[in-house]
Amino acid sequence: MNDQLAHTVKLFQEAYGHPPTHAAVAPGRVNLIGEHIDYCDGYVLPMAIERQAIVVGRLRTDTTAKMRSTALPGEAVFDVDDAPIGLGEPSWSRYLRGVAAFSYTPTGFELMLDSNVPAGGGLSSSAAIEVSTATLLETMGGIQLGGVNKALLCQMAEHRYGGTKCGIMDQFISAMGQAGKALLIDCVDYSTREVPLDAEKLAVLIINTNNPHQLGDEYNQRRASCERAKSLVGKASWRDISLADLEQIRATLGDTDFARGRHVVGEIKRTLECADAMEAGDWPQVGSLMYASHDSLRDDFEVSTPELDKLVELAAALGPEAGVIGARMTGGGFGGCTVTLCEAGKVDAVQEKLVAEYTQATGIEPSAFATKPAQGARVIDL
Ligand code: GAF
Repeated sequence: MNDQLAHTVKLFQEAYGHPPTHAAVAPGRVNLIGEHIDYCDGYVLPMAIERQAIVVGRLRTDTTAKMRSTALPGEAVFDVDDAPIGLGEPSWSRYLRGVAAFSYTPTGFELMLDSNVPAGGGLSSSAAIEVSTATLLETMGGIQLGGVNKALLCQMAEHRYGGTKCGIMDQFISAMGQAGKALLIDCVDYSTREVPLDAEKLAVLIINTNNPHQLGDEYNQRRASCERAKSLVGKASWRDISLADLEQIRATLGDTDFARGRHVVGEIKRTLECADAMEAGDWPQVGSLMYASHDSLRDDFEVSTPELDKLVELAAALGPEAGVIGARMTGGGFGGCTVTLCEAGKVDAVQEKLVAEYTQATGIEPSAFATKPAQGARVIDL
């Protein structure tokens, strides 16, 4: 039993007076490219990371559900037969309540959550909580949803209980990530293409600006902008929309929605090109696509921050001689992390330099770690 699981089991025992019977784990994620297009008929290229949420639980004989966290105060208590299950308190329990609302268990349950995915870091801490909880309730309820259905259930929980009208990427990769691989996900039909990352050659460095993000309204506004632009163009899918289509109705769209649309059209193309370039080992091309993605998120989609821009600028300045392939902000933005693709042998030196230079430039100490692509959600033995 690893340390995180042992700690969670111990706190469950202390809180409820008996041991848990089931456990499940689900990872956070980093997105290599394909940002803010999972809700625009796009493709995304995320991978699961070596940071995860663990939940342990036990069925009760009545219909009461109790939820606790190893790190956050309070206990969520409700009845699984409540229709609907309320948003309730404590606020951290909303994602779990949302999952419980759309899951089946024969009775109530007790549950303990632990997560080492940094909260507010753009690494899908909420998806890790949702997907681990759904995986636990699935096994305790004796039901097998399958990866896509589980991701959709968790997305619904995020919409209704988390308040963010997110796309499918985070829940999908947390449920179905594969060790050693990024996944090119088609966000229309949910098919995937595996893009292997050779850990002997490549390292994925995540640096947290430590300038926490709050997606909330800004995220939902971006989504509304894209929906408005698509309906004004009058085509059924963003895949059929070209820059020329947007230019033709630029006056009607207005500058902001035009810029949002330009990001979507460009990012769909860049993501497909990047998956191809990674498979072909064309690292200069991968790098220029990552930088172009960042620029578009900064200028057209306006979801970057000065701190994210600074980290990307510092990584680009180190360049290929230092072992940097490319860098960009990752996730929803408004703070959070950058992802820097590096040569494996040089990643420690790159990390050290970027941390020192970012601290000097901003006065904020970032946190950084390198990760390999990890496996998605699963039930674990106790
Ligand atoms: C957040 C959302 F949850 C995802 O669905 C995705 O849109 C991402 O922001 C931006 O690519 O993580």
